[in-house]
Amino acid sequence: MSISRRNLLAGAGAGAITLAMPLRSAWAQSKAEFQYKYANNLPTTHPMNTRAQEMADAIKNETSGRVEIAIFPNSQLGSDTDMLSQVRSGAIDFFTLSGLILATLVPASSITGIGFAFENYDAVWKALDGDLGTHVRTQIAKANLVAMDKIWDNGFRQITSSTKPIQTADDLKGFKIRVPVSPLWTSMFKAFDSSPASINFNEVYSALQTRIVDGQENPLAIIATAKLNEVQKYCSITNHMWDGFWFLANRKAWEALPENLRGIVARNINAAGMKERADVAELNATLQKGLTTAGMLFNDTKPDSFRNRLRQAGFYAEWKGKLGEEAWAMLEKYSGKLA
Ligand code: X2X
Repeated sequence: MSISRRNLLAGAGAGAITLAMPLRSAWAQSKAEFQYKYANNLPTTHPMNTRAQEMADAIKNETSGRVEIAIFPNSQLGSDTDMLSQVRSGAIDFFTLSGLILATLVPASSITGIGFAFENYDAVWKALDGDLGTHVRTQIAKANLVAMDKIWDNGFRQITSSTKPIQTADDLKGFKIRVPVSPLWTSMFKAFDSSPASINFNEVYSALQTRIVDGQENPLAIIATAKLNEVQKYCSITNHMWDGFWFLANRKAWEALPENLRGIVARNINAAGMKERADVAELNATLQKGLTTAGMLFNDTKPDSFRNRLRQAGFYAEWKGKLGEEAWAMLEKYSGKLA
């Protein structure tokens, strides 16, 4: 039985499903004073890209054509690892990246992905739009990148598998699971005694298809838009961590914008981020039905089995040590006592 991605997303509030990316040649010939490139790793149908396109259109409009942003979705310009070097060098101007992958450069940005730290979105946005977000952005600034005020949503993550449902922490023992290239992700699945393989997102579909790994973990909006359900049978609702995308700018490109234009660009990026958050939350809350119709088998899990295993393995104590007392206390204001 097959269900098209269009049907999967229909009625889920995803907005426009087909997305006309600007023609690169047209963009290259543009007379805009500031021609910027924004790259990301997600399919064009994900709300990140639909909202980014609206944002780019609004920016062009409000700046009377002085600022044009071309979007390069779907890892067209390379893997996350490649794009991170590109935004640092100025080969691209904007890039959205998970804080946990960014942590290869800015260790402090791991803090938002600590397992089972956030109970729900309320807690997430209080922390990320509050002092925890400010703390991470300050550390990002030290690495010569600019992070916009509003982090974009990726969502609460669920574990998929081609071999078996994950019901309790025991099911993760020895499980061959793809994780993003990130110290926190590797550490967390090692704490579960799994065998995590670091693979950039642009290679995940084929890694699952060829069974290099048996599973992966991502929010439902990504599982559906990247069609991972075509190569995964089971989806276990673990909500084991929340993840978000920092909207990053190359500092030189950012500072090249006159202040009034910078204001317009920042306001539009942050506003698009707020809309993207609403879209993603709705998709993650409603996609289970469509994915079930498409043949995926879902199961619920209890967080305690997983959280206790992380505690026993010393995961929280280890990360408290790495991130420092002060940052950890900030996290625990939102999560409650973790370690
Ligand atoms: O690589 C992933 O799994 C993804 C798409 O969720 C991130 O960008 C962290």
